[in-house]
Amino acid sequence: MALTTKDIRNVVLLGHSGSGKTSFSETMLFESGAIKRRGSIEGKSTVSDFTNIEQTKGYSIFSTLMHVKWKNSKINIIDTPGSDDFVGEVISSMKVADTSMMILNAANGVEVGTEILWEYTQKFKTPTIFVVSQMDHDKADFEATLDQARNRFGPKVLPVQYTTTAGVGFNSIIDALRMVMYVFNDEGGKPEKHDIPESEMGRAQEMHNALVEAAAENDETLMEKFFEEGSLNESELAEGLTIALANQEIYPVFICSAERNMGSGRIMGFINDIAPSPADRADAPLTNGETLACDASGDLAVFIYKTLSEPQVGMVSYFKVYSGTLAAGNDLINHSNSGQERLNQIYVAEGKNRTSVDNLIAGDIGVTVKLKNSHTNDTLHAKAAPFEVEHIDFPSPRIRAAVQPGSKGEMEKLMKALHQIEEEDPTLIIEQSATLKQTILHAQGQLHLDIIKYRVEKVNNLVMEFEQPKIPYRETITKLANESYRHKKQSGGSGQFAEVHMRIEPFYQGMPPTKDLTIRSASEEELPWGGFMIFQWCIVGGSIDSKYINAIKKGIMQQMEEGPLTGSHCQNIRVSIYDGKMHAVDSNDMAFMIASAQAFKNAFEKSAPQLLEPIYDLEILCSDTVMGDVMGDLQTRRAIIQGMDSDGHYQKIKAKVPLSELYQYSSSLRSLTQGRAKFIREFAEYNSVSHDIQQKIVNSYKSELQEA
Ligand SMILES: Nc1nc2c(ncn2[C@@H]2O[C@H](COP(=O)(O)OP(=O)(O)O)[C@@H](O)[C@H]2O)c(=O)[nH]1
Ligand SMILES: [Mg+2]
Repeated sequence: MALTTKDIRNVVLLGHSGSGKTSFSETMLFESGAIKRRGSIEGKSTVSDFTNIEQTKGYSIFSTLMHVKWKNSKINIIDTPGSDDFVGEVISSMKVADTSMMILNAANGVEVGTEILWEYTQKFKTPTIFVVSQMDHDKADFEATLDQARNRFGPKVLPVQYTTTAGVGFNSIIDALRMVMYVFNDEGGKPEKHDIPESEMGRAQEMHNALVEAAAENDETLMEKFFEEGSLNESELAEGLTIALANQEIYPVFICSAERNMGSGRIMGFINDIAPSPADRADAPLTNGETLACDASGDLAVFIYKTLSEPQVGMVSYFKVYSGTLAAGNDLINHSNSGQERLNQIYVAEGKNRTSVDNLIAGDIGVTVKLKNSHTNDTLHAKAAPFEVEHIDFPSPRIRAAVQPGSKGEMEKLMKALHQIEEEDPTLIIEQSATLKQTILHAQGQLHLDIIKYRVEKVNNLVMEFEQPKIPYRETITKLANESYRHKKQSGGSGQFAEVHMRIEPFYQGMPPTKDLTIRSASEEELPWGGFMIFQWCIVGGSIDSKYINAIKKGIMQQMEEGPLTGSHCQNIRVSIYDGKMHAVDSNDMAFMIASAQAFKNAFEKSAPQLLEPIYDLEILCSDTVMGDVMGDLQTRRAIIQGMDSDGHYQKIKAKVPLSELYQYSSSLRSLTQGRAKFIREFAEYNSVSHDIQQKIVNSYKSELQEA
């Protein structure tokens, strides 16, 4: 029978690094018959971690699309990397998934990664199932893991299963929804069904009742039935749970061992029976404010959530059909650039293996290759029916590093390689800063940078070295100063002449207009690097012709762009031109530009210049065991603590920290806390640096100038 949208399940695997996501996806593939041999992380043979780099490193870096057939459903499974450095891959996968499966490591319980990912499930309102994996681990502790999850995520976290055989002897699962005990033989796979032992009936029944109650709670008819009869039949229970799961009113907890291949069948069964199909989710928001229903007979809308270049193949685009039915050979329009794209071949994917298909219906996820000019976040639609699906909101970068090629001549090649990576990875921003004279990578963390370096070196055969990125300081003034400058040059026939009298003052919002000068015209320039330059033309009696205004402004802007103190951008200065001289023959634009630049420079030195440094808002989430270390470390970074919040076993610290103190913060924090902390940062403001620091920076700039 042909697949319908109702039969599709899109599941994303989430979890802290090492919780067992990739291994669990491998078990699902094996159990469903999609693969004949079960690979392992240690054997570098899993379907999901198929790239060279992931096998070398031993962990997931990219999201991987796979699918299985289980009962009536086609389940698309997207495995994701656990490290926060690759959170872009997680967010894009969550965009197209309809259910998340949060993997908890039975030996470690709730981890920092779990917390971060939980926030995303709440933000995206994704129905979520917990899977406690590694139940065969000698330190597996289901009760502690469940307690932590309920403590942290609330009483809607409800166990469906538990076991009396946790640890190395793990071989049974008591299922409180079906009220049966599954017993596995040594190979795992399909279990035998046993009656729940008498001694466990009490606990199992209690769990069962909690599930029934949760199922009834969100539907009045079911609630009435439940009150009248004290129970629900199987189909009512399924109906209630479907509603509860879809509305995030219940987070059911399952257990499994990927290593022993135990438990995945029942979980896929639950996904088949209870998890929402794409058509059961809210209509997808579009960029024009409207929404789009997931309907296979609707107008076509294909959203690209990820691209990845593969050797030999080129660009591979991963997409979800949001509406309509896509057929191989369809000609579509890319909404973002109006370009035409023909999707000659469409595929379903099993990691690196792709199978060509004729059609993909609304709700399904697939792959195509060789698109001409389409990227992540682009929507392809039919010519007559333009849609654009709301974009994925990628996180802003958290760390920066400057890069150098192995030799000067390889800069162009390096930039080409980096831009290729940037195109695939929206969480990387490359900045070629003319002011800092550096190429700066803005990335998610040290691991992210390391992987970029690895790709450049292994795939592009180029050398790339990191160096400390310079800080984008700003310059301003703190005092009013008047200065004049005469530019005079006699060279052969005609000469050059211009004289400019200038006042500069520190500018602030709401500053009153100048009283002692006659302002003939004024303009306010919002500077591209932030802050303002106010220009007042106060010439009376025609000592300078107004035709020189632009040249004079240019001279000032030249200095503002490359400040007199350290060559950094200047900001928040009000400049008034109040007198000057010109010469009928020798004056020209060039002469006035030079005179005003020099007058500005001299005035700047007299006006108590102040260097400003960028300050960032830092938000750190850490487990309370490492709180003291994190705080102590912040103190050495000139941080100003803004607040602390305790949230279960986690602490949220907010602080303002100068950017210059955040160099390599992601690796310091990782080693300081053994990975039990995460952070985000955002530019806050520019603040004055202390006198000593300013002196140091000015001196090093001066000696740099002398060397050059
Ligand atoms: N004992 C045991 N080890 C497991 C299990 N699942 C995964 N592992 C191991 O845990 C490590 C991390 O697994 P992986 O699947 O890469 O986790 P991921 O980072 O969440 O994808 C690997 O060494 C796996 O072999 C399990 O069910 N039992
Ligand atoms: Mg993995």
